[in-house]
Amino acid sequence: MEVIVAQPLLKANEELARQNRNLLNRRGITTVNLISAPGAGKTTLLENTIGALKNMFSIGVVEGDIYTTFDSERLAGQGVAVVQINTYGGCHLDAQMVAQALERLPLDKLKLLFIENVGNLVCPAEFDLGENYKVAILSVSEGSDKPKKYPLVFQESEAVVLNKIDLLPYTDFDLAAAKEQLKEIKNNLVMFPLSAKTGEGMEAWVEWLKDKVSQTEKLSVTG
Ligand SMILES: Nc1nc2c(ncn2[C@@H]2O[C@H](COP(=O)(O)OP(=O)(O)OP(=O)(O)O)[C@@H](O)[C@H]2O)c(=O)[nH]1
Ligand SMILES: [Mg+2]
Repeated sequence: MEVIVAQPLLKANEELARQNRNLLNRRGITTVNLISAPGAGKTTLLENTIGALKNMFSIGVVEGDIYTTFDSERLAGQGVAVVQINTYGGCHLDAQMVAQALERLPLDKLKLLFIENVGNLVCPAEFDLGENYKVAILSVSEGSDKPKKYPLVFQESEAVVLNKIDLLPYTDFDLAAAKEQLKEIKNNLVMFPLSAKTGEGMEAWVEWLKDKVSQTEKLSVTG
């Protein structure tokens, strides 16, 4: 019986991710790959974040979804460049899909590019897309045990957004325990407890993004 080993797929993905990263770095674009379980608030966070930053930089979004264009329609009214990828069943984006999306974006204008991955806390963590930073989003309605149950996504991430803190009084989510678990998984994780819905806590997250964009700018000047 012939067995197809998944490793070569990941190897091919690595090469394409490297090409995406080179292209984006050459253009001086900061790229953030947002990963979470379905419904944790990726698109709501994007709506709010774009609202806070769009007058400062030109922003693009690659929207990953299994079937619909719902999320890109939500962002289309915000005056940012959005490209939708539908995976038709695939549980994550890969570097080739992102390469195709990059061809359709005005890269010469962009400073900040968000990739909203397919809602899934497992598969997207394994696939490098060529981003600078993976950011995991964990919402308080998911339960504070999730970092230990799904550690890879948090290990791979630069930062974690702890979303929906407006719901803390109505859940048994233990914010301190979740932060402890996250620190055990990766000591230097940056954490942003916030509510993408009410805007509470958004400033620190927005400042972090601004800082990352200016770091990329400095690198493209000196490099
Ligand atoms: N109370 C509250 N609700 C939120 C918050 N952020 C998002 N939501 C709600 O959570 C639901 C899912 O939010 P989305 O932003 O669509 O989540 P998503 O991660 O993009 O979902 P998928 O793309 O399907 O994986 C929506 O009903 C949002 O209004 C928040 O901070 N607080
Ligand atoms: Mg979404």
